[in-house]
Amino acid sequence: MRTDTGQVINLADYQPTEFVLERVDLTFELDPTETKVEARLIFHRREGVDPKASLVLDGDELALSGLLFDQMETPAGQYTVTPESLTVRDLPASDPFELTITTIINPEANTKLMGLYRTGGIYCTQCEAEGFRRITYFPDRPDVLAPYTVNIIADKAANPLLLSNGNFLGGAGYGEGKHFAAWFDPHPKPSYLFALVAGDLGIIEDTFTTMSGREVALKIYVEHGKEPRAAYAMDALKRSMKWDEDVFGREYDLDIFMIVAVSDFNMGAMENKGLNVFNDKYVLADPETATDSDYANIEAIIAHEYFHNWTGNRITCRDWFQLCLKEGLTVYRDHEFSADQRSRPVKRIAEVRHLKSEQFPEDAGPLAHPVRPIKYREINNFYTTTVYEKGSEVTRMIATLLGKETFKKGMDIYFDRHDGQAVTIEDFVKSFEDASGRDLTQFSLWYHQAGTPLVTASGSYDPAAKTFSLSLEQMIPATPGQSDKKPMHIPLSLQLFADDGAAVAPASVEGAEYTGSVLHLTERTQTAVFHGVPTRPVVSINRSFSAPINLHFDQSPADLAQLARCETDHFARWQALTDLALPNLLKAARDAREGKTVASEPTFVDTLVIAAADEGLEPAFRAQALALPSEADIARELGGNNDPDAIHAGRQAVIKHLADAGRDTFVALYGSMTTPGAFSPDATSAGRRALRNAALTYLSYAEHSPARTKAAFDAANNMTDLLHALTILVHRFPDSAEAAEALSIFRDRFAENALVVDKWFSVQATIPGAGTLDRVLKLMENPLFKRTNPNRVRSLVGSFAFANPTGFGRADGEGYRFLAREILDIDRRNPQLAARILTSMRSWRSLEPVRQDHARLSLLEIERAAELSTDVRDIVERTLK
Ligand code: 0A1
Ligand code: ZN
Repeated sequence: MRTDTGQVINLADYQPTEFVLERVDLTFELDPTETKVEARLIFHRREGVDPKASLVLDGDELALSGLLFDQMETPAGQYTVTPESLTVRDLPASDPFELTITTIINPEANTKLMGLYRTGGIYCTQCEAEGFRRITYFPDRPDVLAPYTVNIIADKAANPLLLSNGNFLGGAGYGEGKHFAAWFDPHPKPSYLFALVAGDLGIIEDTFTTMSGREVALKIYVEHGKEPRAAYAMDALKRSMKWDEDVFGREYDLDIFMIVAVSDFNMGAMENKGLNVFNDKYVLADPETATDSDYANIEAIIAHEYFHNWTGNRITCRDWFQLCLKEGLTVYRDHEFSADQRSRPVKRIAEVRHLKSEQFPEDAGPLAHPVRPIKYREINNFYTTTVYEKGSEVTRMIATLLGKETFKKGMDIYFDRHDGQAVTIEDFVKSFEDASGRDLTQFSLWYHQAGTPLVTASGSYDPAAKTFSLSLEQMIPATPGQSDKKPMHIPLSLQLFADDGAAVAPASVEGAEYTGSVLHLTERTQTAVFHGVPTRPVVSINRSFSAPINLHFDQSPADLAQLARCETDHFARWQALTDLALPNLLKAARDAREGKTVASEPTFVDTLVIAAADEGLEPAFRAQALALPSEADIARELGGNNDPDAIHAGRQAVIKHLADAGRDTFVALYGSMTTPGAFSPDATSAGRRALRNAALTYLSYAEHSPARTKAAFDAANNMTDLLHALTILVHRFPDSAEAAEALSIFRDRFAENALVVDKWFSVQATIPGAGTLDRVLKLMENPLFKRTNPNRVRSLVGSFAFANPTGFGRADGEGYRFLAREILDIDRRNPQLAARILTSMRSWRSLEPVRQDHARLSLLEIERAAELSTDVRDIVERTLK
């Protein structure tokens, strides 16, 4: 392993390449341990470049076995080669010239899963961000675009399939049991979008006719025998293709679109041109083995990767600092797609929950960085929720500021102007400035300033003047490397309501721009005066979560209860219910810590139970309302000196109050929210299951017994219900015979299905309490656990560290010490995976002093290790800073 500390790369140092790459011809002779790669690259000098300039190519753990210049042997004195670079000097003045580079690589030994590797007996590549340089020496950066021809030669029996990007040119036998296939991708692309897959896989096929009438062949490749489980992914793909035509006017551009599902993959999926490679977790689903959230994730990720064809592939990033250009925008597009396919408010609630639980802590901790960073040491560590999810929120705010039509016009300008280019965030923003005539300079601070803005609001009503004044103040917290922040442009969707719940339209508004129900907060402090307001209004601020901010607004329980009843924006209704719940949960944590009895406010309990029973609300919404803020949410709101045990105990007590108060409602819901007939993963059925299961959870508290849940487990005919029942049994009654029996039934039934085994690991890794570490240690010895498989490691070690605050954060620090040992072990094989799991320590400074000390010592233990990847070194050093 390399133990270099990693150079810092600065955005300010960006320079275009001196040599322009015209064409790439690759020939792979595949072999599990000795694959020969021949890369023919045609270059010319960019205008004005010094004719004596040397050509420097990137490599990573490479060995050169041949170098031809214009098909002639290159004299040894003319180049310098190391595993990390190839420099060719004294290039003749003639342009263009051709370089033929031969490397020998070992896919079987590639445990980093970057470059060309083997998974389940098949060859597969992952090149984003810098994996192509592990295949051949290359100008491996996103602003080098070229058309690729790829020839693949391999043993025919073991590898009947030979796939790469673009359109299939042809294939034939190649003697001695081998065969070859040739592919051509006419769309110039950067190397990170290169892909090759070879092996023996099953297939499901379909076609899609584009809006201009071209027929595209659709193929999804999975392990033999798993074909039926790819049907939902295929359906999601066709819906994505249609949606991108209908909503963004974007059509697919090759004859064929392929998806390959593999079982060893570092991330969710990858948008390689025409040949997406997926973690099989996000392709395979059937009612027996996949939950409703698995189905929703598959739909979203299939869409996400497909949408990249335009936002990422046709228009790509100039450099990796611009990652949010493709990721933030594409997440926004997949969010909109899911909102259109499902319930928009429920989707928005789920998005905001995710943003707050993942991105807000990142933005408030040592790993905070701007959506468009200006420096990095290891780009793999910047595939973050800030770049993805906050990046999406920034795109959403542009749509809110401009309105639907103008936003669409801006997107069209962006597509027309930059098709085939590698561009920057400035180019993206300019398209919207040109579409709207609006100056987005201040708004662009969202890309450049890290930290979640805190907006403090207070209102006062003047009955004589019939005015309502809303004072707003914004504060952007200091983040690493950024202490002074400028005020941002914060679009707050806002509505006033009268006592009877009717919306109030003010006659005029002074002190702030207020158009289309959006109030524009642009100063550090600002007071908006609403004229012509007949009675004291109830105010709803940041409806639909129009801006990714923390909002402090002291509203009475009565006002919040009114919003929870009357808001027409159902996201805001959910927000009001959450705002009612939070003070109760915070107080419960404090009381539990002081050994006091926990009590819950009646307005909160009553309002929530009434919402749960409200037939006028969709079941999925009611299920979201019943899922209280998580322990991590409570910890974040408390802000510091946190004791996970007290937070857990307090929250449990509040759940018990709700369970007792709503018992009749929950019994009724459990009886009525059934989904008769054949299983369907549609959003309405999923919503009914979610509400019924939420009722079951509360009943397990009201009834103090595993009996009803065990009966639900035995009766379940789909994975959603089965896993939910298993989770209640194992989390609520961990020592019961029912839990033990359910765990072993589940394991025996699904031992052959690795993705379901992952659920079995996760459910146990997240059992609250200090005893879980021993269980995790035992599970790591289980033959079903495979240290080399990222999904297995995430399901056990990752779930424990990210989703078990009382188990991982046990007071004696054993959880942190366990993590330190695991990180060092994982890092030897797969640095990216190790670094990702280590980010579970990002909020260690908000713990109480004893746990904080334990956490710091464990981080130091990692930092002092003799061998450390750049990935882990970067995370551990920033986390400790
Ligand atoms: N571009 C992909 C995410 C991705 C990034 C890096 C990877 O390397 C292991 C893999 C995938 C996406 O946004 O889906
Ligand atoms: Zn993406």
